Amino acid sequence: MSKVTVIMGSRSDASIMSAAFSTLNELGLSFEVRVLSAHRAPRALIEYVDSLPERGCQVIIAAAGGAAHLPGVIAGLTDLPVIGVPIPTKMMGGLDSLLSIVQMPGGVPVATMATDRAGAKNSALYAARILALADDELAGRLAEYNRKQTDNVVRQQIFGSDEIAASET
Ligand code: RP5
Repeated sequence: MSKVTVIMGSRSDASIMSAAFSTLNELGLSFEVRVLSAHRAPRALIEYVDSLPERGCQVIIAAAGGAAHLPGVIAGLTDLPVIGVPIPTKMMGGLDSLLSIVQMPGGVPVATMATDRAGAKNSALYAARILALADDELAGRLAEYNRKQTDNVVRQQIFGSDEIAASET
């Protein structure tokens, strides 16, 4: 199976997590996606997480919103690294999700990303950084991704005086 598994608390999280899927694809990393909930399907979640190491999974990305216990529960069930993505909510914009995921008790780590699509994207990049430690080809693709990103930023810093004048009007 794939080295990366993405577990979402609900199908409704997919519109945010598509930023992770596209970034994983861009880096040439295959991944498996499952919808499983710490609250709505706890027994199925345990069974699935227990099966992951023997199936070759090395990093778990877990996304949830609101009472976002999914990443923490998964981290308590496995020795694999768990990356948490807080999904925005209508009520609190995702601050509730962020605090639910980040405030883990000592001994059970979750690498918590930012909320929303930035966090989803970074979860893929963080998974890639972990896997690149033992995969030179992936490390090369990641370095190229970072180089392009830097080039794009640097290029945006070059303005002609005409452009600056136009942006001020
Ligand atoms: C969480 O509850 C999910 O991760 C989702 O972000 C949120 C709402 O789920 P739905 O009611 O849209 O299924 O468990």
